[in-house]
Amino acid sequence: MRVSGLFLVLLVATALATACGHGEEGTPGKIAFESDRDGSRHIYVMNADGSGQTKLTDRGENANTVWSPDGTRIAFTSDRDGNFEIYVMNADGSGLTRLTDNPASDIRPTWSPDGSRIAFFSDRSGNFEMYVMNADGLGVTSLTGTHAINLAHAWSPDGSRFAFSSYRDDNVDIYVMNADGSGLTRLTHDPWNDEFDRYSSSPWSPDGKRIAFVSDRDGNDDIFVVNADGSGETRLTKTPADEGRFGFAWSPDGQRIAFRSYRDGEFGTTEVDIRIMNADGTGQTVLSDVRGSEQAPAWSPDGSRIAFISGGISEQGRIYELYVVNADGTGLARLTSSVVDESFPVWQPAEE
Ligand SMILES: [Ca+2]
Ligand SMILES: [Ca+2]
Ligand SMILES: [Ca+2]
Ligand SMILES: [Ca+2]
Repeated sequence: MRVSGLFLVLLVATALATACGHGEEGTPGKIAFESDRDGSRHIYVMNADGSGQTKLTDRGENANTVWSPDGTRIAFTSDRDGNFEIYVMNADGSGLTRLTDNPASDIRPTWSPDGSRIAFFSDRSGNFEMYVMNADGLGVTSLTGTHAINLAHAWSPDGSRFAFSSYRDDNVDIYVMNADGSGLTRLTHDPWNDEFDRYSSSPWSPDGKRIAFVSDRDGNDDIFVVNADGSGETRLTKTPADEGRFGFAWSPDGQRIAFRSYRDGEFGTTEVDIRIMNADGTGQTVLSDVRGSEQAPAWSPDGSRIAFISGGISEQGRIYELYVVNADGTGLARLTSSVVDESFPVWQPAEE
């Protein structure tokens, strides 16, 4: 990475954000994110126009930010008490409650759609497996036994099932199981890597019928969808470039998918963009045109905007900034300018 080139990029991006301006009416909810700007990893919230940036956590390394489905609380993982545990706090940082108490690493919480339970990963059995507990931390139950490392998990929109990717059958495949751990079904059956990662908000289509994933089965990464029963597997991107790794996201209405694409750059360069396509793979167009490596697209609850990060790795480490763009590609605005790692934007769910 050419450091001087990166700072030129940042200057250009600053000018761009200034030109775009801020302050549209009716900004949809707040955006939570993680940043190293105050020395260690902390969780922040801001308005969707970048104003009102507020630090919510006070000590330790804090990450894996997830909103409760009603938008009133945030679950996260932190090492503030000596090892990684799961915590919840109110949306303003008050009311901090520790949910796990185990010397192992307890990470990557996700809320059930009704807000009553939290699933997470822990290596308390010797490798990382899935667990679920009540939202108050009681009733911890193991879901996946002690078979193999599981990589990422997501509740189905109706809360009845999980999708997850796992090495349990010697290579990475997509699985579903019931929310109590029963009914395990393997959906992909090839010797390549079929997976989704934590840069992707959820692989489930909003109607719960399909699961999107990334596979390198054709020699490079492409986005596929499969019905939740394993039928109807379909490849959506068909390029020699890598598509979808470190971020894809269904629009709230299920009509489109935003995804990370190397299509306009060479492998190993930082020129990676966010693209958008219809859910059947048609109409693929560029959504972001920021110099740098875009990741982690996240839709606003009303489907009008997409937040993402762009940046690269310098000799100082990761330097990523947060951006937002309208779903039609207009209105690009840069929201942070800290010249540190600002990552994992997550939009506050709309109030019902
Ligand atoms: Ca722990
Ligand atoms: Ca596989
Ligand atoms: Ca490809
Ligand atoms: Ca880019």
